[in-house]
Amino acid sequence: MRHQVCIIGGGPSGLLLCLLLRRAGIDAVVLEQRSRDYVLARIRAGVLEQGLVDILRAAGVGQRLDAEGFVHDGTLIVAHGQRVHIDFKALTGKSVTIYGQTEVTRDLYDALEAMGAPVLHEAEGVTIHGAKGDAPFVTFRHQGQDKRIDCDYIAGCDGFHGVSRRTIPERLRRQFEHVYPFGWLGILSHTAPLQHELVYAGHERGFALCSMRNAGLSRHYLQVPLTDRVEDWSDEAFWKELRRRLPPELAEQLATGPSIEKSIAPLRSFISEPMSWGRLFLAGDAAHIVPPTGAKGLNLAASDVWYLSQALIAQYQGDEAPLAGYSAQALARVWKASRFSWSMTRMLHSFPAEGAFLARMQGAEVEYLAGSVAAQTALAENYVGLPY
Ligand code: FAS
Ligand code: PHB
Repeated sequence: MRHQVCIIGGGPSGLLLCLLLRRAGIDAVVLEQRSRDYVLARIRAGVLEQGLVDILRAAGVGQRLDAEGFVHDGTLIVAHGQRVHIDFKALTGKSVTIYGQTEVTRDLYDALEAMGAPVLHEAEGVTIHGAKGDAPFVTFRHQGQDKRIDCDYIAGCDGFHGVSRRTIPERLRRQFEHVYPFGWLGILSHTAPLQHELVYAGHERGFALCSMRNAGLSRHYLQVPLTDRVEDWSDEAFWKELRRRLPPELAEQLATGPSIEKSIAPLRSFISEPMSWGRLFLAGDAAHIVPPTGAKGLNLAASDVWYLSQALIAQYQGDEAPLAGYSAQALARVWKASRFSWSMTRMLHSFPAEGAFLARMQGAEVEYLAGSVAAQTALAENYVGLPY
């Protein structure tokens, strides 16, 4: 088989890249190791920056998003005795949209299926060959047969545990990592959201986040020790702890109910440079991971994919500069979003091992935020998404 671009990974990065390239007349194929149902069963992100919303609409997959997404003009931060409403709209003129990553992925799958785009599921043992040469190819097993795809370019959209980043020789990779001493226990429940906007809570017992997917579906998180397992947390224990981390006036409003999904995700900041090697280009979690506190993971995948799709389109039109500059362009935005995610995590989580000084610094930071339009504007412009 031959395709112009072979995309490894059928998460939001790979699917969106395939859609953008095929809309531009470029023959792209997606190789995904899991089944479509498995990919769609993953509960991930919930906040879309305006940049991602614009891309999805331009790619023709914004209909359900516009009908079912919730536009949020701000968020509430409650921590260290402060209650700060960050008014995104007033401070930046922009908003964010609440629409689950699962739904984005579903919309992308449906659009690709409608155009007959090749998305091969349960592709096993994907291996990249010749990325440094002019004739790269990918081998894999599919439906019990050994397969090979010859292509012009390979896009590594296969996430943190994928094969693409590891194809770049370790001696050529500069990897930056910070592992946080806690994880997020997330719960999905058929309950009304706590507020009409998201609530980020910093408490000495730990961070909590009250989010949502729609008017009857809530997504809440608790900071938990890395040693915790999901089975350690009954629904009752979760709700009781969440209430303890909220101010009393919010805790009494919390609607509780049985969980329909519960999972623990570790938190790390990770960036691997460069994001390209020969004719292999990385996008999304394959190249970087951010703690979800700033709601940037999915949104960084979107800006990577936007840059890469436009660079590949330019390449096929004879302009080689954008593709040559892809890694530097993507990394410039990745580092700024990674800083924001790290700073939000530092401000709102408890770090008992770091003692009372950090706790006082956190308190001072939130108090400054509460009293400074400049500080609130800085947080808002990062949260709604820095320019592409
Ligand atoms: P993904 O990991 O989503 O997709 C990669 C795909 O590649 C997967 O489908 C995988 O099966 C496939 N793959 C891997 N190896 C392969 C191989 N060798 N061959 C073929 N296919 C292969 N972000 C937020 O903004 N907010 C959140 O609340 C949030 N919560 C998260 C919770 C968890 C548990 C995780 C893991 C991430 C979370 N994220 C969150 C980040 C998440 O949304 C990612 O940023 C987003 O999924 C990135 O999309 P992709 O780059 O497509 O990577
Ligand atoms: C979510 O709704 O899953 C969500 C929202 C905001 C975050 C992280 C996760 O910062």
